[in-house]
Amino acid sequence: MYYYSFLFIIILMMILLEPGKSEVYTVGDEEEWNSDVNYGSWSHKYNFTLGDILVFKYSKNEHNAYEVTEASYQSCDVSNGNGVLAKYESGEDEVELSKVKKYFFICIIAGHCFGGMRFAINVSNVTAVKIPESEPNPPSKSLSFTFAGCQNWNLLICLVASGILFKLY
Ligand SMILES: [Cu+2]
Repeated sequence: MYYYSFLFIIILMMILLEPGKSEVYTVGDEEEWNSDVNYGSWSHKYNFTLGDILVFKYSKNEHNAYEVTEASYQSCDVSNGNGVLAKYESGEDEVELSKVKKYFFICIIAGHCFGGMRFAINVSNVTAVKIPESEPNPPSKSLSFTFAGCQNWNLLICLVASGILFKLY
């Protein structure tokens, strides 16, 4: 019985923990946030969902990461602070994707944005995307009904199935 409980708890934890898990992405992966990296292709490698975290790693003062409007992303122009939504300049910036929307990031050092240090990502709602994955799968159901005291099952079927499971384990 102890073995059963252990197995059941493990399966339950896998089901409960999986949907809400937030991911941490280092922008550019091992190339980090630098000149001469194609961030357009980097940003298409992943599906970003609500609660995920982007980490910008770079040499402070050589680069920065500004969240900007789509217009400023297209024009690479943030003169007079126009189009700036947030500034990150520490060299190791953690940006939580806390809204379902399109995010635009650029480096505002002269020439860097046009040189490729910009990308756009679409952040989707985690629950809308992952509902199909969070449905319990058949193996967990067959294990869990033995714990529910067979209440949802025909008693005979339940006893036979329990007997089979006990012999298997
Ligand atoms: Cu830069």
